[in-house]
Amino acid sequence: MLTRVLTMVAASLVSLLALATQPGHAAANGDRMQNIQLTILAGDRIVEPNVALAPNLPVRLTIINATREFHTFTIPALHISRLILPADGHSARTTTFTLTLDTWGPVAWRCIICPSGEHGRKRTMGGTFYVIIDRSTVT
Ligand SMILES: [Cu+2]
Repeated sequence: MLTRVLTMVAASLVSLLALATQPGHAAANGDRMQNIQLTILAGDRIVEPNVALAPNLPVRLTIINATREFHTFTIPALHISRLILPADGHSARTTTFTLTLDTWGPVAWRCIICPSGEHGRKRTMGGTFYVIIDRSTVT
């Protein structure tokens, strides 16, 4: 049983790394871009909240918000915070921005609105960006 659980954890870690090392595309300045997508579903659930990234390479973050609420993408430790606009009626809204993580190791991100109770019931919404990939391997 334990072996099976460990295998599942290892498999999900591999897919996590595979996700983050998907080929990006060159930005106008020639830098390699890391493309990450987060989706916020009803109940403030996040699809793939944890991703692995390389440091010091731009990250294009695309956040698809299917809820009718404002959220934020906030990394307190790095003084990064962006407002995520709510869905437009039944159409999910996409917010895109770029950032570069000039650090190494796990970086926690969270929404600062969800725990406030502004949406009704207080929730936690967030994840971890693991800045652990050797940037030379990002194509
Ligand atoms: Cu939120």
